[in-house]
Amino acid sequence: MAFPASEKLQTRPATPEPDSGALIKVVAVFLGLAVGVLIPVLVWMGASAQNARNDARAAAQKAATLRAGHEHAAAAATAVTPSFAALAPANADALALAHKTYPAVLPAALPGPVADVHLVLKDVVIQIAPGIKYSAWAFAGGAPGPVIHVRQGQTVKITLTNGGVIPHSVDFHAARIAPNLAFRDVDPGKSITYTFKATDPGVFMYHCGTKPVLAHIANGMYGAIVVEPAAGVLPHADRQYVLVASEWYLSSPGLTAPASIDMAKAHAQTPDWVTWNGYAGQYVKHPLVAKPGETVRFWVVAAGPSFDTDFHVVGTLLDRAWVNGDMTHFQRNVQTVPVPAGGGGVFDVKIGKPGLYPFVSHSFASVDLGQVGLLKVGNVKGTMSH
Ligand SMILES: [Cu+2]
Repeated sequence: MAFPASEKLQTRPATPEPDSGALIKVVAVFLGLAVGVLIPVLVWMGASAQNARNDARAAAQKAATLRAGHEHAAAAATAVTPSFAALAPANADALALAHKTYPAVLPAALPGPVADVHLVLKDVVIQIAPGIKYSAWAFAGGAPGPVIHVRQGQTVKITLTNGGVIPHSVDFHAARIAPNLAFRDVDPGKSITYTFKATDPGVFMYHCGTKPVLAHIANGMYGAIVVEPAAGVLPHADRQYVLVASEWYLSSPGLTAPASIDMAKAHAQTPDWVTWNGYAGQYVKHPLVAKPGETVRFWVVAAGPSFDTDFHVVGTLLDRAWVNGDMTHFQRNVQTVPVPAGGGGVFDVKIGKPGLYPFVSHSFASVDLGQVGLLKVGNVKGTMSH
């Protein structure tokens, strides 16, 4: 039974007068109690100290492991091939002038009810910037592959001949077709043929779809097909250009021996070069041209393999923008239009004032890596700061 504190106090027996013997007993009891308490405390303290030491040791081991991990990561990071962006030999200007540009002018549409296209894949060394050599896998000897121009409603007959040493394929974004059949791998020395109806107008990417696709595209296996509506459907354009954007990931500088692909860079999306039509800055030294007041139409594909292109013409607006290559309608007077990797867009500009008008991806890191060209309007001299 519990008592109230006051009653408890009252039940306590009266304390006798202390004498020395009692004092000794009290001290002994106290010491006994102290020992009884101290020993577990000391044991506990010892155990705690041991635990603390164990904890400290574990923490140190963890820190060491983390440190080792960081050092490993740092070592791995430093093991990545360095950037070779913007490398240029001493005669880069002369090489850029001598470079035969990729033909950006839209070629005539293929005639007849069936557009017959034969692509021959070859392993070739190409130039991707002044003095920079690259071991490419290329449709028809260059990157991009040839511009294919057909009319909406036309049948397109594609033949791919594999002149390389590993399997390749060709995937047309303009086609509505079973990819497991049409886009299947072709062994070296073999060919494949398939046909599709060009039902949808626009500008589309074509590319090798063999695994790893990242490597096959990055190595140069891409191009553009323009599916133009019937004559008279689109507003008149005085000049038409095709621009294919792509980036390059180099295993070496490419100045002496040709570079090949660096897959770590490709996965990290840290290209050494970004280009219009496969060669850095080629339309700066050799501008595309127009007369003042002409309507210039750009058919743009972003081949990637991974970068989008934010299409912009410095010094003007896009008078018409068929965004995503949707030819059913256009936007008017827009400044910049994104073209997604694997996508397309069609853009008209009409520039009245003579001058040099850069066309870029307004994602300016790409400009620094080579994705810039000039539209020269009128007979003007000089160059641009962009
Ligand atoms: Cu391929």
